[in-house]
Amino acid sequence: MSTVSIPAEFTLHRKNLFNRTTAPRWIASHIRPYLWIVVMLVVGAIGNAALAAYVPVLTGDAFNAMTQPKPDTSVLLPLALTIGISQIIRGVLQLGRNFGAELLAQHMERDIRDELYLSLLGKSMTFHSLQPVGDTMARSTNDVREVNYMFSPGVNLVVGSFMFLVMPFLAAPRYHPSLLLTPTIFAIIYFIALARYLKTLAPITDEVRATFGDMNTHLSESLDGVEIVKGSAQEVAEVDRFVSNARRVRDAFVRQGDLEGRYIAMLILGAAYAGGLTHALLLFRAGEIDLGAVIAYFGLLQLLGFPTFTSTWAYSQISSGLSSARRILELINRETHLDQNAAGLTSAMSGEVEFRNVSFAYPTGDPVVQDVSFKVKQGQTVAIVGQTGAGKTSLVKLINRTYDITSGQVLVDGVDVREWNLASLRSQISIIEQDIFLFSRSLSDNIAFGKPEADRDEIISASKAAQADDFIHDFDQGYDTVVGERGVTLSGGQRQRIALARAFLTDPRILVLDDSTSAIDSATEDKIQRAISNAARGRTTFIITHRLSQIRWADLIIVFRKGKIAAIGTHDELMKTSEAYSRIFRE
Ligand code: DCP
Ligand code: MG
Repeated sequence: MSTVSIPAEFTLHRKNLFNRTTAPRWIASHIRPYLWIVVMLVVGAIGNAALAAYVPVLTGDAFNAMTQPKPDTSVLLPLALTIGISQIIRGVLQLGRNFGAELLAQHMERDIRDELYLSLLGKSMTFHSLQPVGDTMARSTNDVREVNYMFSPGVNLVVGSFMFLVMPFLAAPRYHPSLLLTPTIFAIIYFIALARYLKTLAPITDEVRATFGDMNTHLSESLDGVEIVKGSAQEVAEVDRFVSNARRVRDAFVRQGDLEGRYIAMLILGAAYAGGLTHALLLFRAGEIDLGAVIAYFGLLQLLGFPTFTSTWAYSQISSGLSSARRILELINRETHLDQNAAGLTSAMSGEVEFRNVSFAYPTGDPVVQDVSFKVKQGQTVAIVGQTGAGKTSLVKLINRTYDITSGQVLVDGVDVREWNLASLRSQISIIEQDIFLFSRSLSDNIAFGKPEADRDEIISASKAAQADDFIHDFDQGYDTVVGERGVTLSGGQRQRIALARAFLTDPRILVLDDSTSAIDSATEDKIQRAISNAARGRTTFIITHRLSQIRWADLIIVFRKGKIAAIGTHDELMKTSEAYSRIFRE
């Protein structure tokens, strides 16, 4: 058996750097590798704000020069030049700030996407069967994107505008210490209003993200099931459901907009202009400051406009980003205990399988396998028969730990499957599912899925053994034919043979064939029969089937009923002892 090449853990190398306790800490731990970008962003923001404040200061100086009893026009040109040059430098700094924010945002998006994708691949089937695909898609596309927007423009504008808020504090005392009054009162009210705004905003942005996820879930499900939607003429009903989901998203957005609209920041900005100007004029009348100072001060107050304008939506962008980060983190943190057992057994398997008092229940339901015990020798073929819903598929999925049992023991080669290295266990067991999934790639890529390094000759001989070579040649592009999504261009019987070819190529020690497809035309039936008996040769094989001929030549037959073994033995034994079994053959 080939050595195991599957990585034992689907995790990022930088994994330990990420703090996954809360969304803000998690985001912070993602920023840490890019501190230099943060420095660039902050330096750009400080420089930009300082040079923006420089303009009213210089304007005030120019006014003073002109309003003297004997106006001094010689200072005007140098002042104008200084303003011009300083604003060019400011442009460069602003570019640095914007560029830094954009760079940071893109890095965040990429890193979070990597982390999320790897985490999703590493999760157990129990997780995936409970988590709707549409919701996962919404989180891994739109929510990741929201985190990007949180940095650019979100953080960019918040940091940039915060520096504008600071500037009047630095420059106003130059004219008169009491001029700090207006910026101080403004800042206090600004932050109180902001805190209250953000507090009411957070649940609404959470709701916007959640309704969006629901809408996506429904959309992806109805596209996935579009055949049944059309087949049962339910288009109108599905559209109605979509519209009502879309309406909930819209309503949530409107509530967010409404709240943003009621935010009082603009009101306090107006009050600050009026109050500050009055204050400066009073000082001027008292002879405490000159006219240039009044002009400069009023110009400095204008700087408060930037934090005010941006605060309505830059902070809500951050709030949305945090809501999204929470949703992504929740997905990453949920149920991670798929034990890969990297240190477990990795030896070549011979294929003996034993179930000892095995019980199993899906997390949400009643037991579907109850106290099942049987033993299969290496190389034997086992047929599992039973009514729909009996638990046949569930039973065989316990062998390769697609699901972990609730109690008892499943042993392969006498070793508990949980003692095996998971990758080693799975690479030596092949399960051909009831519902065979083909990727939208070429047929040869689909066949070589479990062994990507296989060359064309190997692929062709596997296909021949699986009786697939003939029909593959009927396609114009042969092995390079690209499968339409979900295998729509292949019939059930063809898909089954592609899956068998996969199994021939990986040459597993244990093969499980969940073949619940009922009668196909007899020519195809014949081919599939031949393919299956080829595949069963030389390995332990479990076949879930309704085909009497296959059941008859099995070494062991398990009649499964409501999660329990109703009868077990060879064909001859069961014909004598089991009424239920012999009834199948009498019908
Ligand atoms: N079940 C569940 N969650 C899943 C899969 C199945 O709760 N992800 C439930 C549905 C059935 C029971 O488990 O009540 C047994 O399902 P199986 O798919 O194991 O049943 P079979 O394979 O025997 O049925 P079929 O012949 O239809 O394939
Ligand atoms: Mg089944």
